[in-house]
Parts: sequence; C-alpha cells; structure tokens
Amino acid sequence: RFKAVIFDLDGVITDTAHYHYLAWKRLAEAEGVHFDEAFNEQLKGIDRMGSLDLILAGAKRTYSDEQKLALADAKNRHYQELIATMSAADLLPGAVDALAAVRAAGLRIGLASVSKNAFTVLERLGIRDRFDYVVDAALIAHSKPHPEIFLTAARELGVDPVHCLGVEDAVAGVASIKSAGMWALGIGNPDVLTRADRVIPALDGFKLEDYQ
Ligand code: B16
Ligand code: MG
Repeated sequence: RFKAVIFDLDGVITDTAHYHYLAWKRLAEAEGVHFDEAFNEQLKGIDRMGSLDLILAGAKRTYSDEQKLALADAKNRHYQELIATMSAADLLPGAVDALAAVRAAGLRIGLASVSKNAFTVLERLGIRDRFDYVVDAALIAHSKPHPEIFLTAARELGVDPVHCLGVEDAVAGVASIKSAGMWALGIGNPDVLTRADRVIPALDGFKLEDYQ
C-alpha cells in the first residue's frame, strides 16, 4: 500500500545526531547549563534556533537576539568541523540496503531533515542521487514536530500522505510523521518513540514487506 518512503537523516541514515550532541553539549556547558543524553533527546529533530532556545531556557542570564545568533553560529561552525571528514564510511549499517530495497519495490524516496547542513552531509555520504526529492530546510517555516516538512516531501513526491511511510529516530520527528497522517517507523528505543507504529533498533532491521 505504500507508494513512498520518507527518511529522516540525522540518526537514521548516519550518526550526525552524535555530532549535534557534542556541539550542543560544548555550547551548553560554556553557558553553565547542564546537558546530558536525556535532554539531548528533546532536541533531536528540532531546528537550530529552537534547540538553542531550549538550552538557554536553563541558563541563569538572558540573551539578546544578537547574542543568540552568535551562539547558534558558533555551534554550527563546530558542527561543520565535526562533519568535515565524513564519507561513505559514515553510513549507518543497513542504510544503503534500505534505500535500495525501497527503490527495487518501485516506491518513491524522500528526505525530510530540518538540518540546513543536510545537502552537505548527503554529498559527503555519496547518496544524494538516491533520493527523488530532498526537502530544503531553508524553505520550511515550522520545525518538527509540526507536520510541514513531511507534508512538503509527500506533496513534492506526488504521493498522498496516507500512502507514505516515514522513518525517524526522534520523538519530535515521529510526532511530525503522525501529524502528517503517515505511517511511522521509529528507529531506536520503543520506550522513547511511543507514538511510532513500529520501532526497530536500526535500519539494518528494515523490512519493507513487514510494514502495513
Ligand atoms: P542544523 P533532522 C535535525 O535534523 C537534527 O536532528 C537536530 O538535532 C538539529 O538541530 C537540526 O537538524 C538542525 O540542524 O543546525 O544543521 O540546521 O533530525 O531533521 O535530520
Ligand atoms: Mg533525526
């Protein structure tokens, strides 16, 4: 019944989620804000300024818009240093096989990442041409959990959301998929991704025929 599969990037196809974590952790600690894996979970799938606001809500001082932009820029420069040496070796196990299986089944393939670095990461991984449509995060007004990004991917792929399967590692991402009216495959822990229709630990367990 599915006609398209729309993938998230960070934490699904490659482990850039860890690089985002490292970059935010350094920033948070420099601002005197405690930062751990549990807090980071809330930031996954949330855009850059939204993530920064969540972190700075825990700070003792207030920040001007200018100061916030400078902090967001510094985080992004650190993140870009961390992804600079990425290559096809950084594809997570099963990612390429999953993309190939979806292609072989004749379905359309989309990418829905709110990261403004997504095109760079896809190029480094060497998989840009495996996607029929990649959402440009710069054109998205509302970060996940809002459905805009998944709905945009479906529209550009020419597929009704009810015929789309979305793949996500983040709580906000699964919420975005469900709000878009799609079927959600969670990647990670079922106790965390409670709204997903099915959860598997990683893409190397991806079996398209199992999802209905
Ligand atoms: P950037 P996704 C998201 O990507 C990340 O999960 C999130 O941690 C990050 O803050 C966001 O991209 C923005 O990234 O600063 O590179 O624009 O999960 O939607 O692929
Ligand atoms: Mg993600």
